[in-house]
Amino acid sequence: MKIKKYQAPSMPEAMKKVRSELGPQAVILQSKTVYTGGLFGLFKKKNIEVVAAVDPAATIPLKQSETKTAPVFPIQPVPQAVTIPDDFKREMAEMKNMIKKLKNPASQEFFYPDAIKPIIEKLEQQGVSSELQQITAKHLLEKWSIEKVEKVEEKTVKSWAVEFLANYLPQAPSIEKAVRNVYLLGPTGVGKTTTLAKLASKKVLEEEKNIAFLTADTYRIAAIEQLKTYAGLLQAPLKVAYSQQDFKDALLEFSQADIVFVDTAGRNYREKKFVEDLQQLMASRPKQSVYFLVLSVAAKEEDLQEIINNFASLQIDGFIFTKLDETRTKGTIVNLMHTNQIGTAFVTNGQNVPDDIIKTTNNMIVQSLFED
Ligand SMILES: Nc1nc2c(ncn2[C@@H]2O[C@H](COP(=O)(O)OP(=O)(O)OP(=O)(O)O)[C@@H](O)[C@H]2O)c(=O)[nH]1
Ligand SMILES: [Mg+2]
Repeated sequence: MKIKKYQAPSMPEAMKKVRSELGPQAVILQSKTVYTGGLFGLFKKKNIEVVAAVDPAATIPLKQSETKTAPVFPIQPVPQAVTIPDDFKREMAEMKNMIKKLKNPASQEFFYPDAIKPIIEKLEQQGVSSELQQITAKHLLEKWSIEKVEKVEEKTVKSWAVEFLANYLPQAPSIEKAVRNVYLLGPTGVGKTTTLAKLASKKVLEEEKNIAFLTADTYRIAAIEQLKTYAGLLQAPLKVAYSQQDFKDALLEFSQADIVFVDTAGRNYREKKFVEDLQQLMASRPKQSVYFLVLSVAAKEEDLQEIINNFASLQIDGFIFTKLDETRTKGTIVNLMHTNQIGTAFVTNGQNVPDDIIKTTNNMIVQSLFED
């Protein structure tokens, strides 16, 4: 029995080393997380250490002459008197299973034990990117090897995944404190004005705040009327900004309001030119402002990414995803959060003002990926 210790930054990498040196028959006897290097206990590097073994007798090739007469089923080598601790047996069986799958390089899931596989499959079904799936799987494998639980249940692995992803994804800004101007920007018809009305209504009805509306959407006459209706219902002032100067004047005039909700025109922002027009109109960014990019989660992810790229110069603080009620897959939300390192502050799930809006936390977003 040849036994060897390996260290690698992750379980899959460790498995690769084992496989390339000891071959596919190798079994893992033990795995744990170790910390190496560092100064005064700081900056230590986390590694996975695995102890692997292979029985050389099982891998010795038969001589040429023997090949001809070799039986169809190879003779099993007589097992040597090696005592394997009980708690490693289950792990060995699972690892053997993994090694079997490792033989098939086309198999994406070769290193996922049974308890982890359904979690990764769920992420796949939800349209979560393969990059995020792999990052999550790597974490789950590490956690699984550290915890060494006798039989890990799917719901435990799910809670590991939720906790990990919720912390891994960027956080959204809040509109609770120190925010005076809330801007909603985004493509045509995603629900900017409706969402602005939902946000404003909540501030008035639940927190009794003094609010004001400012709209830069002069592109459609109906847009001003739409916001006027909400302003009327909430008895809040509304100003229309046709120019940079109007914008500045209105913000100054609303200096007594607790919070100013700014609506903007929806355009095809896959065209950079429209974003530049918007940027010019808004000119400088007032202090205590948050810029939310409003996107429909029902849209195509590539198109949304193109829009986000065009908005880079405006420094978006957070996302609001609308029309959650129109899709079953929510992978787009976490993918865009991860790729752009922008958090999601709200999601909307219907046309009703003000009820169909949810102030989100990362935990809620990730949890929703596992709902049916
Ligand atoms: N199903 C669903 N519809 C929504 C949601 N939010 C808004 N809508 C609907 O989407 C349509 C467009 O909403 P608006 O608020 O006018 O969208 P907008 O982004 O302001 O549109 P423009 O100003 O023209 O760019 C309306 O019919 C809304 O009722 C949502 O969460 N779910
Ligand atoms: Mg609008």
